[in-house]
Amino acid sequence: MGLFRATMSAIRGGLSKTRSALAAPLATMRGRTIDDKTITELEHILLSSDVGVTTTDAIISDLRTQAAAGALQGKDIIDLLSQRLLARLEGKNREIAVAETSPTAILVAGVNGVGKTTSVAKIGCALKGEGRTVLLAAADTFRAGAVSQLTTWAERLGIEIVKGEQGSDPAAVTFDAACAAKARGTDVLLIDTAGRLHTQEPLMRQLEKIQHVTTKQIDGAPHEVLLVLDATQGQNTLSQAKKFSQSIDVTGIFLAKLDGTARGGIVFAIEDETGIPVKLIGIGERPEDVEPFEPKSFVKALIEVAR
Ligand SMILES: Nc1nc2c(ncn2[C@@H]2O[C@H](COP(=O)(O)OP(=O)(O)OP(=O)(O)O)[C@@H](O)[C@H]2O)c(=O)[nH]1
Ligand SMILES: [Mg+2]
Repeated sequence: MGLFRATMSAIRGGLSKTRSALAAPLATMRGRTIDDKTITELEHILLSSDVGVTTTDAIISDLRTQAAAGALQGKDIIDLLSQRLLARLEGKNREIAVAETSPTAILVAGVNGVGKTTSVAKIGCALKGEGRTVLLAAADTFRAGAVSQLTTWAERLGIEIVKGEQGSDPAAVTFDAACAAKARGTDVLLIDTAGRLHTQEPLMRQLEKIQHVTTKQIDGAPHEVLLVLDATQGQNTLSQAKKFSQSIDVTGIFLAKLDGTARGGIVFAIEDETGIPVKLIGIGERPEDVEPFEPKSFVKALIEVAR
């Protein structure tokens, strides 16, 4: 599914906090001779950002080897960093999967308050903008106010919704929504689920059940299981991704709230630690504040200002 096109200006805006944190220390390095001292300094900058040890070690050891071989003379450290950061992100499938026969089902999960419902609204808004029909399943029957929150979004965006009573079985709501999507020939079914901690066993079992019901009702579904992570939570997102993947088949990360944090480098750590691709990013509270994760624009927005 060619979900929606990345806009460089939106990504630049969304990453301004991360960029400010990285730009100042990096800017002082431009034009320097690339010797051991410079590389060690770069290592400290990367380690003190949220990029993580794996990416930092890989980039730094490569630079050291090349510097020792005399291959970096006359090169610019920022350009080298930018190329290597990009290389770590490229070559992954970041497309949102689409079913050959409708509906495509997208299940959205994550811990409490990370931005799931807003992200569902954003995806729905983008899909509707592309002329696709969308149905929302209000499968958060747990939190008071959750159903009305999603209903408000549905009304605002002009999208259909299937819901149940608060306290009812979310798997039953999912079942009803899947049946409705099939009967109506809806293009995309978006399933919003309740926030839960991976330590809450019964709630995790319930999430498995929601996935299972979707699979039973729609061939090949869910076509995407998006785990929403809150970028402001930095390293804590890593354990969330690992634990959720043990219960459900997470196919992609929706990294929300990138606009509110200097920790955008966490993208590298997430992909290193979990192997799950970041597919979409949230860069604000409005329904249009979503972008497909596109490595080139991302790295450019992260590094470019240091010139
Ligand atoms: N700045 C910013 N705020 C966001 C973004 N995504 C969501 N939010 C805000 O985060 C808060 C929580 O969002 P929700 O979508 O309700 O989160 P949730 O995960 O559904 O929460 P629960 O259902 O209670 O688990 C709201 O105030 C949103 O406006 C984003 O990309 N950027
Ligand atoms: Mg919610």
